[in-house]
Amino acid sequence: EGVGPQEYTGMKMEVVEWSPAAKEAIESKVGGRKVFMVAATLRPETMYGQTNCFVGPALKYGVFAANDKEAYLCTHRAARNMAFQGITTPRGEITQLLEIHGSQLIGTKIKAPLALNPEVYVLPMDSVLATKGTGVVTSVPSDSPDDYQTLMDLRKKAEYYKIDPAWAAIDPVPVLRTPTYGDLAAPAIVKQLKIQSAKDTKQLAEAKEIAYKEGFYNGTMIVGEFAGQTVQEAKPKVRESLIKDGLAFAYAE
Ligand code: A2H
Repeated sequence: EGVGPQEYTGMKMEVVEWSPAAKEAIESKVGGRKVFMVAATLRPETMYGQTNCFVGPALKYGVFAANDKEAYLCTHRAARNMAFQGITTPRGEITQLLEIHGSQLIGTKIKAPLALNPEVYVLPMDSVLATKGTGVVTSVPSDSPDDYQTLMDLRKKAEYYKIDPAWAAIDPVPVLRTPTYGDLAAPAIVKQLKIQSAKDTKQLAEAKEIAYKEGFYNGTMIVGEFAGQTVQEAKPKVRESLIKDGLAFAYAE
């Protein structure tokens, strides 16, 4: 990290139904465009296991015109990068249609490409950084310890976090198998390290490292078009297929 560019996959998660807090502010301003929340991920091969999406409740987002037909929801910083990478048109120019706060997005229903549960909800995650990716993080609790622990915290204290428990109801979905941790690596590692909450940041960093290495070097896909192949083989293929189908794009920073 910090050295050389990071090659993310920008997942296009189409908005199906805005949260009541966002609906009016947005629908009148997007000029009939389809709006996609864009999540930056380094693990495109895990997208079958998306169960929800995270935004930073205290962060500021914008909806930016991508072209005449589509608009992307992300941080201003990411929109700027996208414009200079020619992902949005015209290249180098930003057209912001509106600004919106993360907290207003909670409860929005979106379509998660490839996911076995394709309709998922937007939930809050305090550790989302404004300075990385798009500020939108798609959640794969089977393979990301951060995603798993945050989802568990939200379920435990739904009232405190002001979420409808139904938005956090989808369970982790097995996507890949590893010899040491089975089909649900992140929950197994979180348990092994006795992690109790998303505030256990030191242990979560360790869990993330273990899950990443174990999945990448020893994982085998158990769902999707590339089931039976190693994660190393499947990763670029899933990414290419998502991009070819217009469900994602390459995004670097
Ligand atoms: B990853 P790196 Cl299954 N703030 O995607 C906090 N985290 C962010 C973020 C932000 N603004 N933008 C992206 N991320 C997350 C999947 C995944 C990810 C799995 C396992 C591990 C993993 C599903 N969430 O990341 O610091 C996104 O979560 C662990 C490395 O640029 C993205 O990939 O290396 C990853 O962090 C990018 O982190």
